[in-house]
Amino acid sequence: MRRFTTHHKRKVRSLDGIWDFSWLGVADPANVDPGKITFGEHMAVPGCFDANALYGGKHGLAAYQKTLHLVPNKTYRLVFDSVLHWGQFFIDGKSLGEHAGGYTIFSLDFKAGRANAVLTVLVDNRFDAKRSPLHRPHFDWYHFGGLGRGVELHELSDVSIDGLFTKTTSISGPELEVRIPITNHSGKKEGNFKIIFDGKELVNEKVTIPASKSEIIRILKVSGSSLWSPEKPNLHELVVELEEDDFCERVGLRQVEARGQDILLNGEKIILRGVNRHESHPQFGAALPPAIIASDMLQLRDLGVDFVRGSHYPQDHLFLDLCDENGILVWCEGTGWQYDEEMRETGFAEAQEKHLEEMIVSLCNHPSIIFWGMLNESFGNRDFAPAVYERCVKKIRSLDDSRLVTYATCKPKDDLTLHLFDVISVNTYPGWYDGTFEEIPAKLKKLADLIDQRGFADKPFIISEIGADGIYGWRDWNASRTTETYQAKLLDSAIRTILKKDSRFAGIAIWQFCDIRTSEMNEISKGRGYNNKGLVDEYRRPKLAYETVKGLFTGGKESKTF
Ligand code: ADA
Repeated sequence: MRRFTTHHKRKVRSLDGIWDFSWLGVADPANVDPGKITFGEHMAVPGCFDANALYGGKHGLAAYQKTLHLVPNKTYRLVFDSVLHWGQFFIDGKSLGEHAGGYTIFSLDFKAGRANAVLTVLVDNRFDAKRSPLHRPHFDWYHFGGLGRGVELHELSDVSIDGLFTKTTSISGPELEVRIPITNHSGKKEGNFKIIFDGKELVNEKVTIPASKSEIIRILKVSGSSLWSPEKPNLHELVVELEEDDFCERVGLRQVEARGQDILLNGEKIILRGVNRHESHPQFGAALPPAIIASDMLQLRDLGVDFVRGSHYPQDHLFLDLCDENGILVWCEGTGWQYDEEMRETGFAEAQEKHLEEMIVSLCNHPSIIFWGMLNESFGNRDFAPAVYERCVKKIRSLDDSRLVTYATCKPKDDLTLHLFDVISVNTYPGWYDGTFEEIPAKLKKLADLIDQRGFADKPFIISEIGADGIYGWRDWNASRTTETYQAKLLDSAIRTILKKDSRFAGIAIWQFCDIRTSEMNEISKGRGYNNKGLVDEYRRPKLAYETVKGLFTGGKESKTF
């Protein structure tokens, strides 16, 4: 689901709704015959099967089923926005393939046989390092399972447009590079090709269509168009047509760069005032309905936030559409959390590369995304780490060299990979895991000196996580740890230090926007089975720190609380 129509000519059907459902539990998908499953239940799509009372806390195999009405012999494309976190897909019992890794968009093409075909999807939320190398039980967020975001069925014509990649190549002018991957499903040799920008036809020509897969590239001069920025988030409509197919996107013209210690947007220095955001809710798991996505955005705006780190996986397209519209800058991160020895496993680096590719290919047109990120808090200090990190960074840059690449380390002293990144980002918890909040200014100064002494004085530096638990409703006059009171005091000091005039830091992302359910392995260290460092609780009820942050983020006014 998007904020605009992505195809006007192509026939697209949303498959969202209620599907047939069957819980297969401990079954091994290799032994399941999709034709023999008994479907006696139902489940919402999008939805997480374990975000309801019946399946809460369960890890296992589930089956979803839906009848599709097709035109025999036509080619179709199934588009899944997020399958959590492993899936296998069948049409009339025939496997179309498997997919590992949640939170990214992928598609499967097939030729229709009969008119009423049955689509069966096996979905597994168990941890299995071989089958699904990205997801691990130690992560500090709950691994909900299911068809977590939307599903669509596209009817393809003789030639299909498989994607659209846009990049601002110049802001004076301005100029936009457009790359269009296409597939020839027939023997067609040439076709009519158009590019329409804000309703104006910029290209109208005949193109040769090679057999199988190819790419069309054009540079568009779009003089007179307005640039995109947080203050003026101007968006333009881009429509690409090839024969009977089309692809529509909203684009923003803007340029992001790192110069010395500064991050520049359209040549102007920016300071990021942000939060980390997980997609999580007690009633919906990771499958946030539009109502929650929209209300999250309203609260983010109310807080005065201009930057969101999508921790620790790519966020929903719809949320990113709202970031584009509201001028919120985004750090878009591949799935990961504190990998150590896992990085040495066969297939790990390949799985990361594939996941990063899916992320970039589908989300690259969001002007709000200024950073690509990866491997949150992994063990960059191990001798085997640089090789894996290098592969991931290389992959990102090969797909998109127009954004900055960063990674949140929690090992600033000896991380061996920091030189690979455009922006240095450190997750640090002074006053929470370490010392008291009175020590925050001194500790952050020490951290900044350390980064500079390690040879990174010529790079922007942001604090990508800082915060404290604050259990909703728990306030006391001692301001003891885990109270809303302590959390508010800590964040007050952290924000004032990081955002003070002439600070070494180019920004902050508070940990975190809302409380989230954690994984079973973290239940003891995290009260209530939740990570309680949200500015709002899991139902989005504001804590004391909400007003503190709002006061400091909205124009540096005195916060209401202190
Ligand atoms: C880390 C991690 C977060 C969260 C946080 C915490 O820095 O990146 O996902 O777990 O710590 O609350 O401890």
